[in-house]
Amino acid sequence: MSEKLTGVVTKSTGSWYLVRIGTDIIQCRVKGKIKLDDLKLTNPIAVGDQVIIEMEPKEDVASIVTILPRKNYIVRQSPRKKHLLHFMASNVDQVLLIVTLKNPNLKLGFIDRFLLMTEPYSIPVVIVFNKADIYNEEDMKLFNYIKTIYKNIGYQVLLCSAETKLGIDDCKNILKDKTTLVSGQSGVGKSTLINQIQPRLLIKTEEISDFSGKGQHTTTFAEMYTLDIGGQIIDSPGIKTLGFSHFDKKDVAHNFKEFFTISSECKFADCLHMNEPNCAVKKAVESGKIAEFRYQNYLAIIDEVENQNYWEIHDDV
Ligand SMILES: Nc1nc2c(ncn2[C@@H]2O[C@H](COP(=O)(O)OP(=O)(O)O)[C@@H](O)[C@H]2O)c(=O)[nH]1
Ligand SMILES: [Mg+2]
Ligand SMILES: [Zn+2]
Repeated sequence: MSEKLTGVVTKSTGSWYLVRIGTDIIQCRVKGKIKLDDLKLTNPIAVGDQVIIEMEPKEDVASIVTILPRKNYIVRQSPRKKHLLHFMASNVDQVLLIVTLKNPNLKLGFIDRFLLMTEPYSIPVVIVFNKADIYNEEDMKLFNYIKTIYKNIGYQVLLCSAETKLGIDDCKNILKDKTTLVSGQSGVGKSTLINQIQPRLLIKTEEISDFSGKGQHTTTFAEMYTLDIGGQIIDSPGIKTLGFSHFDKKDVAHNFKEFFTISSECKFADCLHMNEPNCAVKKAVESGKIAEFRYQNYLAIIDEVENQNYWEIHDDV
């Protein structure tokens, strides 16, 4: 008789997994058939998944036999296989999206694209502007402008510096006792910031969890870490691009939060806020109630979704 236990996936490479049960971390594989979602995924088991595992008495690895229902998940288009989706995390309470105005320069389109991934499940996002120590007066004006806009839409915005520790206590308060996906483009200071929240957390765990024993310092797979202050973070690889071939235009429209709220006032129920008459969203853009840059980013994504759909149809032939 093999023993069955319930745990949480802390690392998923697509071929092997780490599952935490209490304070133990157990190496697991998937054996035989497991019921997966209909989604086409590169990594069908997500960090954050609650799973049932079966200990193998004669082997040193366990088997994942069941994935328990998810309360939410965050998927992105796979950067390599564009027709597939890639799990970033599941069962999270919130996301800490790390950005910076400088080094590397911020593209506002990135924030809006990211929020498209969290909106389907209304997952709260805290947008952290890191590297505040290198912002000049003009940058601070831009920061305050961006902050007001995203705050009004319903996102928390924070100013931080992993260098001077500005905002680190605020970050700790946000993370305490919650499960948080920490994400952002490469180079924004995600590792440095996490290190300020809990020194050596990333390195320490990498040494333990790496099968090869070599220890790796670049994040290639998402991994969940337990915080001493309570709660857990999921560290994820830096994002380079975010595509949306798995969305249709309606999905884009419904997940721009402030557009969706106002769209009940559009003449047409299925309004995409492009050239339709009596469009409340376009009116709100004209009156300044909706930020022009949000609308431009929206149009760019709609355009991209249209073109990618075209390519997908032809790929299938
Ligand atoms: N000036 C400044 N540099 C920072 C700050 N945080 C990180 N950096 C630097 O930005 C670079 C990238 O940081 P890293 O943590 O590796 O970024 P990651 O790719 O997001 O994990 C490193 O050279 C850090 O020293 C900050 O708050 N201020
Ligand atoms: Mg890093
Ligand atoms: Zn409209």
